[in-house]
Amino acid sequence: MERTFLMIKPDGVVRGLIGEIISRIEKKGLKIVAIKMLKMTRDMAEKLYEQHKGKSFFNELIDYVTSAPVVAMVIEGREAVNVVRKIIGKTDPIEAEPGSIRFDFGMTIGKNIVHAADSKERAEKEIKIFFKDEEILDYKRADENWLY
Ligand code: IDP
Ligand code: MG
Repeated sequence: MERTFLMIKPDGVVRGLIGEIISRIEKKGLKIVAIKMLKMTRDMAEKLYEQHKGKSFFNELIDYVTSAPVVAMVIEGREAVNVVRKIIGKTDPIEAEPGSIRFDFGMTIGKNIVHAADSKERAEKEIKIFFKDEEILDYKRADENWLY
């Protein structure tokens, strides 16, 4: 089954949205196979956002994601990368579809609550920044036979 990386950013944590976000992932039928709360180092943040190095918002972005704890997750399911990107919505919360996390809870691109990998390749890289192989668990959801 496909895997992706999802992270609740500092604003999501500090605003009390952890449960709301995890609930949407669970209700969709996706499986959380690894999860941890941590404060990211600047080194981790720069790796996570290496594609954006040199952009005007890069330093602001690193300050933002290292400003308070985050919740990092590995999510598994059919087409997990695409499905999780749809659940979080477009980067700018105003452009995101109603019903997406970013539309429903966000007001501005600089504080958009969640991060998710945008491809299978990025997912594998991003998972490695946060998790060791043995921290990713193998189990069956009780409703798996009703989801697939
Ligand atoms: P994504 O998070 O939807 O994949 P990216 O374009 O990869 O969007 O940008 C990464 C993150 O950088 C965004 O989620 C947002 O937090 C931040 N960001 C992107 N563009 C801007 C901007 O114009 N101003 C401030 N922050 C930005
Ligand atoms: Mg991105």
